[in-house]
Amino acid sequence: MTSLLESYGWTPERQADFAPHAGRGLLPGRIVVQQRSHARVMTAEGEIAASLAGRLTHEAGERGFPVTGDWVACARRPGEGATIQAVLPRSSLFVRRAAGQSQTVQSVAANVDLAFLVTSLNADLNPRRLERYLAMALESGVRPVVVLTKADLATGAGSAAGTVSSALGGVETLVISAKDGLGMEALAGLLSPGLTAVLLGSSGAGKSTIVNALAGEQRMATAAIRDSDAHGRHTTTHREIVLLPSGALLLDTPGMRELGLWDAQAGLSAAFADLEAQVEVLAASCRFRDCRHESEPGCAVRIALEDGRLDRERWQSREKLNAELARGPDRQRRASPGKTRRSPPRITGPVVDE
Ligand SMILES: Nc1nc2c(ncn2[C@@H]2O[C@H](COP(=O)(O)OP(=O)(O)OP(=O)(O)O)[C@@H](O)[C@H]2O)c(=O)[nH]1
Ligand SMILES: [Mg+2]
Ligand SMILES: [Zn+2]
Repeated sequence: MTSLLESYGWTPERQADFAPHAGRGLLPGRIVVQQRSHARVMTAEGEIAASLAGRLTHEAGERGFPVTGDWVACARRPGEGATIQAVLPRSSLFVRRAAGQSQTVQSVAANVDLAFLVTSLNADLNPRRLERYLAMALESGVRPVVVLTKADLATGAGSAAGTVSSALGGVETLVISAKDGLGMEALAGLLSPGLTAVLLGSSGAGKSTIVNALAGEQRMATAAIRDSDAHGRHTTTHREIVLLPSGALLLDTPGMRELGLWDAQAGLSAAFADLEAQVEVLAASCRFRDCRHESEPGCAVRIALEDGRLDRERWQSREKLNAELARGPDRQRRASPGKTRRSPPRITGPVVDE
């Protein structure tokens, strides 16, 4: 029989990672709900409330701060609850640049296998908005799947998957409607027992509605979007893992207003791999071998951008994201030359994303 811990994704590898802590009498568990300074941790004995050990708060590096999805080692407190003493090694970590702050990284979810990048077909659908999510998912080592929701409200939903997928270099894309069930089986088909999928996207996209539909019950609150501008109401304000009847795990998150890229050069390259391959071929015909494809004469890439062989919008988007990425770390280095930051960066409140 599957134990409670196993149903939340506990494996022999995690067990091995936990071994040093077992000797100290600590209890393994997974953070299933995370709020500002405390969390709820699923252990073999059931779900318990846990707070963070002060030492961990200080020692947690940029990415060390425990986050929903993390496997942790807890010390039982006399009476009730526990203290999180350590975070076990992660198989993946989805981070972003914290909203409105250029030098603060914010962890969003740990140990996820799959990222559903959720966007509504109802609002003005813009593949460009998904590029950041795609880059961060690829950077985190998480398989991305674009989920286009509310097909029941859209005209031309049938062709949307193809359009969006090709605008994003061929990423896997599903069209669904939680209302009439379209595509829900295909979505569920990507999940399996013990696998964790995180739902990411802006408020009102329909993330929690997906959780409820797959859970077969109202596990997360949902709310209608504003009539005036179709914006969501930031209904979900914490991150939570829901165990589905199928045995898969869904990690619901609050809608993000902005997803700032953080240290995602490889992910960005991967998100634009098709474009980069095209550029590489074209670059062989540039007049100068070290052409930067900016304003050099005889640039084959520029010519291809002019005559439409290269997707100009996609090119511009990549330039913009690359520039954004270059700004962050550079600014940091200039601010403190030769000095690596030892003090943990501020990790902003993990509850509400804005
Ligand atoms: N017609 C239709 N409405 C949907 C569908 N999916 C979600 N909705 C509606 O969209 C609104 C927002 O859905 P939520 O699930 O709360 O959105 P969310 O992404 O969780 O939003 P936040 O928690 O704010 O990030 C609700 O009124 C849902 O009923 C769908 O497939 N079709
Ligand atoms: Mg929600
Ligand atoms: Zn060139």
